[in-house]
Order: sequence, then C-alpha cells, then structure tokens
Amino acid sequence: MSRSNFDFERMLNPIEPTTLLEKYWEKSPLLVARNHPDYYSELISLKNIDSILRLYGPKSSDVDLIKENSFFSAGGEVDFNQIYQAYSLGYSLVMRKIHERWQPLSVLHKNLEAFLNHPVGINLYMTSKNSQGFKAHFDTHDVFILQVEGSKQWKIYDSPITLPVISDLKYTDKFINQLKSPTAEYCLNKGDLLYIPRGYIHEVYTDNSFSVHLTVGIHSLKWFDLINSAVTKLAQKEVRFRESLPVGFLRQEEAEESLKNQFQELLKLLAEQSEVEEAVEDIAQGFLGKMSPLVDEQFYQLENLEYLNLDTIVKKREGLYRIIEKIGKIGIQFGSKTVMESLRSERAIRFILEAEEFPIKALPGLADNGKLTLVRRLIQEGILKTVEEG
Ligand SMILES: O=C(O)CCC(=O)C(=O)O
Ligand SMILES: [Fe+2]
Repeated sequence: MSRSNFDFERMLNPIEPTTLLEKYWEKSPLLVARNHPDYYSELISLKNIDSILRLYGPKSSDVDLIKENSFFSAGGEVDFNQIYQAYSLGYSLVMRKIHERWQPLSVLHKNLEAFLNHPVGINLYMTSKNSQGFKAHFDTHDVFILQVEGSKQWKIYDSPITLPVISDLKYTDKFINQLKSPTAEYCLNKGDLLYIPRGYIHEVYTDNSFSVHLTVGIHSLKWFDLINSAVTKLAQKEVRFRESLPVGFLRQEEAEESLKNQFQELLKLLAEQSEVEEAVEDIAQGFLGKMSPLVDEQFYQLENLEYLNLDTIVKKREGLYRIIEKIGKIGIQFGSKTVMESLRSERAIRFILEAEEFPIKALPGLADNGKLTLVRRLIQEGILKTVEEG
C-alpha cells in the first residue's frame, strides 16, 4: 500500500490498529508520544491555516473563536477581519469540518470512514500561549487528537458516565462541580497523538507555547441506532407498529396492563420478523448518503477522458465502497452514488473493488472497448481517477 497518504494505520503508528481496538477503543485513553515533530506535517502546517480560512468564506458557522467557554461573537458568526485580533486576545480558533476544505485531510477522512465504517468529523483548534478555549468537559464522540504545531497540556479525569449520549451533556455542570484530581496529565508535543474515548472529562490549555491540533471525532453508529432502524423498517410492513397507543394511556391505570402486554408482543414480533440486513442497509444509506464531496481534480479528470488508453493506470478514490448485487446487475456504491452495470462487468467490478492501482488493460472479463467504456464511466462518476506517472 502506498505511503503517500494518511490512513488509520499511519495515523496511529507505531500502535497497531488491532491493539488500539482491542485494548483502548471505548475503554481508556492512550497517549502516543512519538518524538517525531514532523509526523503530521503532510496533513497541515501553520502556514496553511490562513488560506484554508479563506475557503470557509467571509463568515461561516463552522468557524468560532472561544475563550474559557465564551464566544467572541456571542450569538453571531465570526467576522473574519477580527480573527487575528481575537486570537491575540487569547481566543482559540476552531475550524470545523476542515476535511471538506483541505485535500490531505479529506483523504485522511475518507480513509478513516472506509476503515472504521463510522462517520468521522475533523476540526482544527489553534490556541495562543497561556490560553484556554473550552473549560473542562466531556464529549459524546471518541476523539483522536493529532498535535500538528506547538504543544498543549491535557488533564484527563475519570468518565462519570460510561459511553454517554448527547442527552447526557445536560449533566456537564454537575460533573464538573464534583471534579476530583486528574487521572493523567499529558503535554502533547508536535507530532504526538492522544485517543480519548467519549465520556472522559478533559481540560486543555496552553502554557508557554502556542498550539495547533486536529480533533478527529468518531461519531460512531450505535447498537440502538441499528435497532431503531429495524423497528422503523418493520413498522413499514407491520401495521401493529403503526397503530396509536390507546387513547388516555397515561391516565388509565387499567390500560397499564394491556399496554405492557402489547409492548411485549411487539418486541416478540420484532425479534421474529425484523431482518438485520435491512436495518444495516438503512443505516448504511443514511451514513453513505452524507459523504462529503470530492475535493480534488475532477474537472481535470473529465477534460482528459479522451486520452485514456489501455496502458493508462487508474485507481479508486479514497473512501468507503460497497458492492451492490441486484437481479441481473452488479454495481458499486460510493457515497450517495450507485453505479450499476450488467453482469458482463461482474469480474471487472470485483477486480476494481479489490485492486489498488492497475492499468486499464488488466481488467478481467471484458473486451478492450468494454474496459475503456467502464473506466470512462467510473471516472465520470468520481470513483476512479488516473495515476500520473513520475
Ligand atoms: O483544545 C481545546 O481547547 C479543546 C479541545 C477538545 O476538547 C477536543 O478536541 O475534544
Ligand atoms: Fe473535547
């Protein structure tokens, strides 16, 4: 596998993905101190930040300036002319969904979603020295912190709720008021990584250095999401799930017993009749349908289609792919897009899903013309792209 872009494995290195998943995932924080300041420099560096800011437009709800929990433009969007002034007053700059604007982060983002099969969001935090953006808090998504410039101090406390959900955020103040001493204190230096499972309270600040880090948030799909999908799908077929609760069900004591009985019956029906494949499909469509757009070179690809020949080398764009099988057809789903082909292309499609990069002539099962037609179509759909030599 080419090392020219970041994926889950390279982001974690030298920790193996399996070690992270078996020992730390949803369980406990992990610091990877690398002593390799430039480890993440290909992803983004200090000099890139101004030009990326411009890609957000003059005002954006994805950009904020925060100092000890107060927003610089309370109630409004940040005026970009004020950003440098606010920063020098100690406000942290937060740039959300930066992967939608910056190609190396878009590639990391798509590689992570392809590996994890969970929605990912990447935000950037920049803080001047001796400052604090957010006060102590916990998040309801797991985070990987990638320190890209300077350093930041992290105090980590216990997790007051195991694997909290968004509605648990209302308890934040209560937990912060009862805070005991931290269980770990780390100085994250340039090139280091920190994993924090959702729920662990953390408090973050700079001392004598400024800091830029990326927060890679994993907004994982949960078992209750899958079960919700299963119920919703079954309700489309089974009218009993669509009937109203009995009129007056809150006040009639006698209704209580029959409510309980009917609830149990419906749960039994759910267990017997719901199809896990259907529920998974429902959840997959919701997730894939929201995949972020291509950020590089599609116009270049379109305008060079006529130069394709059998020796041209192509590869899949980074991201999550699924094979779609329907009667008499086979297809590829990439994001919200599904490209269906006749079964004549089955071997070629399966080959493409497995392959890294390949010359067009290597496609199995099709005549030369068919190979070129298929590749042209997949380039137009933003699935394949050409690999430039050299
Ligand atoms: O750096 C900060 O101010 C807060 C960062 C944080 O809490 C996070 O990335 O989850
Ligand atoms: Fe946080």
